[in-house]
Order: sequence, then C-alpha cells, then structure tokens
Amino acid sequence: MDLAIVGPAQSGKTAVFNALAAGHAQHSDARREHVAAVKIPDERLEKLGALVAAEKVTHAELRLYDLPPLFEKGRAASGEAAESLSRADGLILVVRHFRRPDVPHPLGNVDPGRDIDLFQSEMVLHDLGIVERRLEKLDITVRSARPEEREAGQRELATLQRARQYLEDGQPLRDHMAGGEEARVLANYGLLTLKALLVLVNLDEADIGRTAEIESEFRGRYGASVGAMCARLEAELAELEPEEAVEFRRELGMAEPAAPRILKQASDTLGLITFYTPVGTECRAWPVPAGMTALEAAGRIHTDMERGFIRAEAIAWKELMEIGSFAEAKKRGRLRSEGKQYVVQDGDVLHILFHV
Ligand SMILES: Nc1nc2c(ncn2[C@@H]2O[C@H](COP(=O)(O)OP(=O)(O)OP(=O)(O)O)[C@@H](O)[C@H]2O)c(=O)[nH]1
Ligand SMILES: [Mg+2]
Repeated sequence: MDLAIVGPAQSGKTAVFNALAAGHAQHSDARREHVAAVKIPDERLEKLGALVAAEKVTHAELRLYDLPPLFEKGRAASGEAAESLSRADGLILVVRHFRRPDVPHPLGNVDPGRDIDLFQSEMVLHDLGIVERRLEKLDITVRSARPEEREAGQRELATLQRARQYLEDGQPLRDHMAGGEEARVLANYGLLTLKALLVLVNLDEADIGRTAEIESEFRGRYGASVGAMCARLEAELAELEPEEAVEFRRELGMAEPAAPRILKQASDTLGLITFYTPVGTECRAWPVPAGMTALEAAGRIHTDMERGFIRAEAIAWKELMEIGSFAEAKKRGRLRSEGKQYVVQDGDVLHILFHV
C-alpha cells in the first residue's frame, strides 16, 4: 500500500517523512522524490511464521512518498510525483501548526484549519476536473457504442454523474462512494478525494505537551482521522542513538516516539485488512483494502497468479493456529476452497492455485 505525504509548501512534509521513515529502508530516485518502505509490526505473522517453521518472515510494508507541494501551478503534481500521487492508496495531509518566524508561511500567517479547508477544496476541484473530462468523452462513446457495450458505459456514466454531484457540492468522494461497485468503477482515475486521508497537524516544539489536546480539538472539527506530532523534533530524535533519544525525550517531557502511533493511524484510515501466504519457506503478510476479492488479492502477489487463477485454499489464521498445521487442517476438511469472487477476510491464510 502506498501513502503519499502531501500538503501546502513548507508545511513540514519532508520532516514528517523523515520522522516516519527513520530506521527503514529509504531511497531517493533521480528526480529527488523520497521513497521509504516502512514495516508494519504484526504479531499474527510472527506466530504463523513459527507455526510453519518459515525461514523468512516478510512483514507488510507501507510505501511512503514525500511529494513536492501540490497545487502550486494549477496542477496537483507533475511527472513522477503525479504518478506516485495517482497510485497512492492514501494521503497524509501535513499542515503547519508550528510558528517559527524565520520560516515564512506562504499565506502570511499560520492557520492550520484554513490550510486543511483550502487543501480539501483544491482536491475537490482537481477531482471535479477529472470527472468532467471523463464524462464528456464517455458520453460520446456511449452514444456510438454497440448495444452490448452500451450498458457498461451507461453504468459508468451514472457513477460519474453521482460523483460530479458530490464534488459540485464540495464533498469529498470518500464519504459517499468508497468501497463497493462504484469505487471499483472510479478506481483508475486517480481521484484524490476517494483516497483515504489522515490529517497530520505539525506541531510547534512549544506545544508538545498539548499533543492530545490539539489532536482532539482538530478531531472535533475534521473527524477521527487526525494525528499530531512535532515532525522536526521527532525526526531529529530518530537520528539519535536509542539511549540518547530516551534521555532527551524524558528531559523534554515527551511520551513515546510518535512514528509508530502515526503509522498505525495511517494504516487504520486506509481500512486495511491483512491476509497471509505461507509459501515454501517464506511466510508473508499482505495488507489490502477491505472488500478485495481473491482474484484481486492474487494480483497483488503476482500478475501471473491473477491471470492463471484457478482457486484459493483459505483458512482463518485463528483456526489454523488452533488446528496446528496445514496438513491436519486439510485432513479435517477445514481448508475452504474459494473462487475468484471470494471476498478476502482479515486474517485469512491463503494458498492460491494457478497455472500460466
Ligand atoms: N519548528 C518547527 N519547524 C519545522 C517543523 N517541521 C518542519 N519545520 C521547518 O519548516 C521548514 C520546512 O520544512 P520541510 O519539512 O522542508 O517542509 P516541506 O513541506 O517538505 O517543504 P516543501 O517540500 O518545500 O514544500 C524547515 O525549515 C523545517 O525545519 C516542526 O515540526 N517544527
Ligand atoms: Mg519537502
């Protein structure tokens, strides 16, 4: 799953990236886009790995992208950044709460609430542009389509018209059209307001003691998906030796490192479920959006698996742990045989059968 860190200029996006990605594999590509793979801790995976005596246990990863400021020249993003943005499953919107007179705010004064509202409207306008362009093209296609193709086109038209209505009313699509058939129709358009969103309030050093208070103040206004941390300080502490960092945190009166908490919040807003694949010597966790079918899940693992999908053998993690082994589960007839349209459940252990 991909998370793009977005926000207005100089809000601390790179500081947030550094705080969250510290200690994880990172790289910057030629276009200086930062990317990091961040492992999600997972107790079920550890236990499953032990049960099947896996030589290698591979944790689910979130890929974090540190993007340049969006909506600067009338476009959301360009080039590589536009691709990462469009592909992202979720967004972390960083807004500035820190004061720092030496870092001028592009709009003159610090007002995180205003910045959240502005950015949300930019995203709505961006999506409205996409939907309207698509509607124009589709309208022509549907009219000249053969009868058997017309129906699918008309379904898409209806979905897009509904999306346009929400966007014209200034409403993000995630509140109305996330999940289900409609979301599937809209999936490939890179619509920003359909993506999961975590608002991250980037605190001033002086306000660290009020983190929980500020977080709940913003939750009152913007809903549950809000986190707060002082990104610059967290990033600096993450660079220190662990003992040194503990000492500093104590002196500054700071609680635990914020990164794991924020990452957990981010993966929660993504609405992720996890399935597991113990294959050969490797046991692996796969985070996917709730509602994904076995066929789509197979595609996450390998395109060959999707193309050559036959069926999936499935068992719930808990049940497998109770039974004690795959062989025993099979003997007792507890391995379910599931087809392409099976909706993968959180904790499913899957064995995909396929041929190419
Ligand atoms: N005091 C304080 N300063 C911060 C914090 N986060 C970022 N800054 C400062 O704000 C400036 C911008 O931070 P960046 O992380 O580069 O912001 P950005 O959003 O990545 O900036 P662009 O990519 O240029 O849009 C830098 O001078 C940071 O040191 C913070 O939590 N507290
Ligand atoms: Mg930056």
